[in-house]
Amino acid sequence: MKVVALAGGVGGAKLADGLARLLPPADLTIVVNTADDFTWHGLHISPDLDTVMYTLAGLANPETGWGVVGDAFLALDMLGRYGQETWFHVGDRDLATHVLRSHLLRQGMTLTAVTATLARALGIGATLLPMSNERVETVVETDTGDLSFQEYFVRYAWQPVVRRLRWDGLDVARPAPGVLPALQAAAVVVICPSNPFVSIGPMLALPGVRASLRAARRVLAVSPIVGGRALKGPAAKMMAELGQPVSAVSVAQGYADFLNAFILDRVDSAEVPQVEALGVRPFVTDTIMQDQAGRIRLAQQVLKLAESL
Ligand code: FO1
Repeated sequence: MKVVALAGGVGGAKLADGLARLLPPADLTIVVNTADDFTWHGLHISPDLDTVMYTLAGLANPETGWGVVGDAFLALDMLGRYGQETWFHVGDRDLATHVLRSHLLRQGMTLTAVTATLARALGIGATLLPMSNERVETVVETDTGDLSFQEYFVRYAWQPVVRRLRWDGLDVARPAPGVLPALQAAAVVVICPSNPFVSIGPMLALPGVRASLRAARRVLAVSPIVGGRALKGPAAKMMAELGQPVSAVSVAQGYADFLNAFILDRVDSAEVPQVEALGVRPFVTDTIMQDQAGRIRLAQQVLKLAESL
């Protein structure tokens, strides 16, 4: 059964990891948000691709969900001694990924090819695809001015109030090769529990993606909002600031035109009738992935639900 997962950072990576442990590698394609990508001291960083890659390779730092487990920060310390900005915490091992990616991109490889090369070297069998080979940049328009996504998220710890989100480059970007064919061939598409605005949103906005999801046979999403809060990151705060009700059903509403089933946490079971009213099949379970077993359990439920649709 061919499965495509759409994923952003930490939450998405966990479910993608659960799926990767259940499915034959040839059956799983993970399309990853690249609108958080940015240039750091001349290097191309793709935080979400790296988070998914490290998670699937068993290398992710379990405390943060991003970065490499047991990493040291000697290079960052040295940058600090040169008086450079060090708010973005790149570890020494992680740095190697950014050096190599940047080098290969400069040699003319596409981000798709670079991602495949890095993932293969780390022993990942599933296909990892960036959403696009063209640069798309989330700009967060806030009460303190326009911020790049990493400035908003890391430097200012998502405290500025979001007025609007903008994606520079989206008007000319296309989905990376392989993205639309994977969606068209998929028996199941899984929208991972990632931020619907800044992680899933940019992927849906690429030409042909939303139409492919509408045409897909089974599309399931797992709510990133549990009990009115985001499991990680600013999704709930953004939702409120953008004037939407902060709830799981609010996420389902944004996907309703292509969604067949929506998985929400037990604490949100009161929202089941509202999900049904959208014409979407609700499924209630424990969605919090505490450990590896939790990832596999949720992935199993997603696949079982998909088979029943
Ligand atoms: N997130 C942080 O909150 N602080 C950091 O210093 C940080 C560094 C970092 C370095 C490499 C990398 O691949 C990711 C990193 N992240 C960091 C995570 C990342 O910024 C976010 O998880 C995503 O952009 C949101 O999906």
